[in-house]
Amino acid sequence: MNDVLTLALSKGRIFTETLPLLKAAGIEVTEDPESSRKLILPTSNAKLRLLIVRASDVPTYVQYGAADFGVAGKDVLLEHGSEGLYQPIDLQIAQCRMSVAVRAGFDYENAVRQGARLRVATKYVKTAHEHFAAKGVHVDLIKLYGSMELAPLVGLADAIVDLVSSGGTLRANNLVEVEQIMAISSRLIVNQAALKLKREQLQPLLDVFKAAVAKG
Ligand code: PRT
Ligand code: MG
Repeated sequence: MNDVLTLALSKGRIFTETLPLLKAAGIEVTEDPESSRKLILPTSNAKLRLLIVRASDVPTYVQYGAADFGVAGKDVLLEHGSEGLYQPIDLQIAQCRMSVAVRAGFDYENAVRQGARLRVATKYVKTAHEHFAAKGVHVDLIKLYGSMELAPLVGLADAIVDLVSSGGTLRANNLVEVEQIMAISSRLIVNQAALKLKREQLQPLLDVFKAAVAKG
């Protein structure tokens, strides 16, 4: 097993957008994680297999070396921390932004100006805490695991911190984006020990990914 590389991916947009990068390295994935129930997928390269895990679990598998490398959103990495992880490439996939949103009609600017204490619901408590602390805004953070958009609609929170791409989800729920915190994309992360011990196998793949990203 020592000469086999293991790549951790989440299904959905990260899987879909990583396929072209693998293809650039001549690697095809024959099974579809959406229909297959397998959590370990082979590839056309006998020396590379895929682990299908939850997006927020990718850094954990890579950090502990259960996967040699993986693909994770900057949002996930900021919450997880980067201990034991080397981040050589911004793959520029699964792009979106992290933003503050409120119910239409809620005067966020005014609430901030008045120094009001805001209730903010989010999955991204670490990033949200840093953002509001840097602005000097007092917040009570409420941790949620999904469907943040609901919180302001039912009085759980004044605002949410969530990812936005088309803006369709916010619009559908009568919410407005009032502040963009940062741009988000997915990064390749590599286990630091694997980078040393499996450099010969890893480096050619990293080079192909880098070139594919540069080409756009
Ligand atoms: O869904 P699950 O709970 O399993 O995990 P996950 O949501 O972490 O995984 P997944 O596959 O949905 O997202 C993986 C990564 O994709 C995230 O960590 C981000 O880095 C990135 N990404 C890019 C996004 C989006 N775009 C995105 N739009 N992740 C989530 N969204 C959600 C957002 O949270 C909101 O609910 O889509 C909705 C907004 O989309 P629009 O287009 O309506 O604005
Ligand atoms: Mg999701």
